[in-house]
Amino acid sequence: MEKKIAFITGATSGIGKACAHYLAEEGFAIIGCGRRKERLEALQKELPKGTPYHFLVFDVREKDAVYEAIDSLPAEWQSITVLINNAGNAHGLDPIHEGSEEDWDAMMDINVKGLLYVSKRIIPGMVERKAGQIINIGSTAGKEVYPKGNVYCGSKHAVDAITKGMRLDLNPYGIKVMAINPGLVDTEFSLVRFKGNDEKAAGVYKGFEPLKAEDVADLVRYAVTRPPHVVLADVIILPTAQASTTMLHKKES
Ligand code: NDP
Ligand code: 8X3
Repeated sequence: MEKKIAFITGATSGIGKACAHYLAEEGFAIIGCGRRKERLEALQKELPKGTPYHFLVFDVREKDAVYEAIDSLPAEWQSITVLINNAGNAHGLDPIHEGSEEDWDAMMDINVKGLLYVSKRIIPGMVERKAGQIINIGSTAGKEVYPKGNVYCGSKHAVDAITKGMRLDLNPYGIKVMAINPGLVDTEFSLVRFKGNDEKAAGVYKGFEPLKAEDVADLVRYAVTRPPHVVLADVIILPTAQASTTMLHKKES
C-alpha cells in the first residue's frame, strides 16, 4: 500500500504536535516542521514506534528557506497526502492605536504569508496527482473580531478567505480543503501572545475547561479518515464554556 504522508507545520508544540501523534496512530508517515530543531528531534522518539518520520527546520516567514526545505525532501517523502497548515500565533493584545508594527508584521508574515509559502510549494504536487487534502488551522478569530484582537483577527480572517479560495480553485482536482476554527485551546499560544508572561498566559485558561490540543487533533483525525467523497469543509470547535470570542462562562473563584 502507498504510504500516506502528513506534512505538519508547527509540530513542535500544541495542536501541531498533537496532530503528529494522532495521525501517526492512523498510520501516516509524518513530516514535522518548526523552528525548534531539538523539539522536532525529540518528537521522533515520542511518536508510536516504527512511525516513518522526517523533520524540516525552517521559519515560515522566510520564503527561500521554506522552498529550500521542502525541495530537500527525499523522493519518497514528496507525495504529500495531507498538508496541515498549523504554524501560527498571536503576538500581543493591544488596542489598534497601541499595537506594535513588529507584532503586526509577525502575525501577517507567519499566519498568512507563511501559510501561503508552504502551500505554494506543496499544492502543485497535489494538483498533478489529482489527490490530497489541505487542513488550514484558522480560529474563531477568523469568524468574529474581539476587542484588541484587531490584527490577529485580521490574519485569521485572511486564512478563512484563503481557505475558501483554495476550495474553489482546487475543486477540479479532487483536492479536499478544510478549515478548523478552534476557540480557546490551552497550548503555548497565550505564552507567545503575552511574550513569555506565564501568569498572564495561565489566567486566560482559569475558571473554565479550555480545549486541549488533542481535542483539535481528534477532529483532524476524523477529517482525514472520511471516505473519498466526503470533506469536512469548515468546522468551529469550542470549549463548552465558550459561546463566542467574547462570551465565556467562567466559574467564580
Ligand atoms: P503553540 O504556540 O503551542 O504552537 C505554535 C506552533 O507554530 C509551534 O509549533 C511553533 O513552532 C509554530 N510556529 C510559530 N511561528 C513559526 C514560524 N515563524 N515558523 C515556523 N513555525 C512557527 O500554539 P497552538 O498550537 O495553539 O497554535 C497552532 C495554531 O492554532 C495557530 O495557527 C493558532 O493561531 C491556532 N489557534 C490556536 C488557538 C488557541 O487558543 N491555542 C485557537 C485557535 C486557533 P516553533 O516555535 O518551533 O517554530
Ligand atoms: C485563538 C483563540 O480567542 O485567543 O485563535 O483568538 S483567541
